[in-house]
Amino acid sequence: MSTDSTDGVAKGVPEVDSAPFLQANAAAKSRYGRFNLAIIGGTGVGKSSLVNAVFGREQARVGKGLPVTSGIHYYHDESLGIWDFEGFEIGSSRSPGETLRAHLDTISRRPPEEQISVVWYCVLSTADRLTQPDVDMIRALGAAGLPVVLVLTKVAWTKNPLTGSYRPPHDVALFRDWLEAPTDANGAPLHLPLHRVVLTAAQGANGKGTGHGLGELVAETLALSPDSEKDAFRIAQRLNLPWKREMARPVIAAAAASAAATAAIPLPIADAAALAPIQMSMMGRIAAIYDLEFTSVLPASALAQFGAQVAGQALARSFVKLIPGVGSAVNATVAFSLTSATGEGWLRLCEQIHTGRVNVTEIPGVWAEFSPSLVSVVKHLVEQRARKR
Ligand SMILES: Nc1nc2c(ncn2[C@@H]2O[C@H](COP(=O)(O)OP(=O)(O)OP(=O)(O)O)[C@@H](O)[C@H]2O)c(=O)[nH]1
Ligand SMILES: [Mg+2]
Repeated sequence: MSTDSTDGVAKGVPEVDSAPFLQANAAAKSRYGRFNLAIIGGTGVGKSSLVNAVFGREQARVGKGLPVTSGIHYYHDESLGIWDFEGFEIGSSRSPGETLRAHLDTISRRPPEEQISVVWYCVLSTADRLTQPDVDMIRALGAAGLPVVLVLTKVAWTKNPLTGSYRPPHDVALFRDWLEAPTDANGAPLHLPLHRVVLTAAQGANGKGTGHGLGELVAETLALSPDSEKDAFRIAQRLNLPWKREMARPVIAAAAASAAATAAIPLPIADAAALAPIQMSMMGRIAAIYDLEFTSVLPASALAQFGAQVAGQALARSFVKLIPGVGSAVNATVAFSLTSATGEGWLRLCEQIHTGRVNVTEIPGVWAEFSPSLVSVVKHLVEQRARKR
């Protein structure tokens, strides 16, 4: 029994088992898997800055850098892997193209969860052409069957004060146009296996402010990702929240349906806690979609107590008492509405954590602000009834 009565946990409310949350969370993480990006480009072109801007974590903190062989590092955590290529020394005994081919060969023999999904080939936007080593390396990537986004970095966008639209410097626009159909010095087509060209800035010109072109970069990366890795990419990236919402909504719908089925024979109030595992596993799956790490920061006891706040008896009892005509049991419609509203509240809280506005450790304290209000549950009920008519 919980003895704590802070933050809306009523005295005497049994703790909810946190196992369904943790199990669903782990199962979702392993099902979604890992997205692996390879990033190639000269020193200082802004590779790490792009990774930080798109994936919201310092490359150095994406797990430990694993020196696979000299010249390639593999950084990874659960949802993201980054192959970092460095040191294509001009004038070494092997050409950059040969070196890259050897590296790709090494990677192809690594385990399946480490295989490259998409390549960002980064070139400074102020360069006016691709060098021969660039051409050779891009061909090596194409030959390996990898989708390549040619990323022009550090674009100094200017804002038109009248229209508010941004545009790249003229030279950069010309470079992009050339890249769309590259030709050699004699005008003969180069036929490079480039799938997309994207102009980016990882940060504002003064090193501050937000970047530009990153939305297009994530959209193109998603488009080029193999179907089996698209969800992993949606999870690993931090820029596009609607993608995560689109993934979370069906999870909520499924949990609400399952809660309704559980309560098809109206549950006595004392058994309303039967809904808790359904809601807890829904929340565990949504947490995986937002790539939130709980197990290391929130002790199991805190999670269990939080579960009591969220689901089960306490909440069900207070709602059922207040909703006229519901009587003394949680029926299917109430179970459905309560679970939907809990899922929506949890989704919003996950977004806040994901964007850094709320810390995971603060969850038990702030949940009250996100938990379904009576108004939201009644609204769900009314909508449900309207739909049935
Ligand atoms: N103005 C501007 N500066 C940038 C941009 N992106 C990165 N920088 C700066 O360029 C420098 C190099 O950026 P990094 O992201 O470390 O480049 P990198 O390619 O990872 O460099 P190495 O790992 O050393 O090869 C840093 O000082 C960044 O702050 C950008 O879009 N605009
Ligand atoms: Mg770097």
